[in-house]
Amino acid sequence: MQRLAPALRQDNVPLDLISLIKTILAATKEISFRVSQGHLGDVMGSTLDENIQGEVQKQLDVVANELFKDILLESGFVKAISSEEEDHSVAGDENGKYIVSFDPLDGSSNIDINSLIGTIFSIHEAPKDIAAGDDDMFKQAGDKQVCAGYVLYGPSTMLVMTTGSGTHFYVLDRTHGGFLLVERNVQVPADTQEFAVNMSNQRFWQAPMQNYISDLLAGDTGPRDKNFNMRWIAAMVGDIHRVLCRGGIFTYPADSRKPEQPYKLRLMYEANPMAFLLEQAGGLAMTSEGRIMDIEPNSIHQRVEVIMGSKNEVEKCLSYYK
Ligand code: FDP
Repeated sequence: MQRLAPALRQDNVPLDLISLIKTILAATKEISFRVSQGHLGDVMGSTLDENIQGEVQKQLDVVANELFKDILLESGFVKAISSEEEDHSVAGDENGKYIVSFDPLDGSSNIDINSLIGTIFSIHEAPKDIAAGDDDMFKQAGDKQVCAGYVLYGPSTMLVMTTGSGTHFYVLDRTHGGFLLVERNVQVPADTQEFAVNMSNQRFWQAPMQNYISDLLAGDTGPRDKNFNMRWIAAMVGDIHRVLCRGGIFTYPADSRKPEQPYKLRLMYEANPMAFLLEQAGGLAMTSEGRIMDIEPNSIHQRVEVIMGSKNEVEKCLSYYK
């Protein structure tokens, strides 16, 4: 099995980007270890703090965020970082070539129940004409990402990553401490009979999504003429990983629970990196209005509607909005 660095060189990834990726992965190996320690690591439970998104921040989120931030800012490779857990971007080295956005621990409600969680990251080139401490540096469309990936802290620790030459799976080999390539150029099947959505929000969705999901639930007695299965891990990393492995549609649609905040997922920390991975694997990643990676961000914590996964199923879902 190929190690990470040769696999990246095969995809013509520049050496400085390989170094940055290795830095990111060093942090994820440490998080992976701490996650596996569970209660023994004394990281369970909530702090009294709330993060900027208004959710109770778990201690492990704090630990993971600090780890990531410190290791990246010390590396010299990054001009700034932006994290789901930070109010603003944080300046790094003024000469750093890249900027990194990350969600240090996605699926935080799963921490306390020893269930699936992961780290999501997205890398852009740093604009030269914007100062390191300026949030505006991060206002770049997902289409300009040079690398995106996630590390899933599951029964095995997996890295799923793209640098624009396909989406590849790696597994952390704990015997030598490195990630080994286990599947190159993963392909998401175009058709599926599986969907992932938080059904408890159904009554708050817009009519097109209500109608689409109703037709899935009607199964072979409805217009789709086939039965659908539902899965919801409540960690986007886990749900998207399943979609990458065997197809499916994942959606967090607009809802009216909080009229001033119709969307839940974050463009920079969740939607864009997952969109890059899925598109590189032949899937689609959309909102009901267009391609996720075409969105020009207006703020670093922007939230968006997400409809992504198997190509034909995403197109089918979008046809309800026309
Ligand atoms: P979490 O807030 O627990 O970190 O980041 C948002 C997210 O998890 C996604 O990972 C997940 O898909 C979704 O929220 C879960 O939302 P519900 O609370 O509606 O289940």
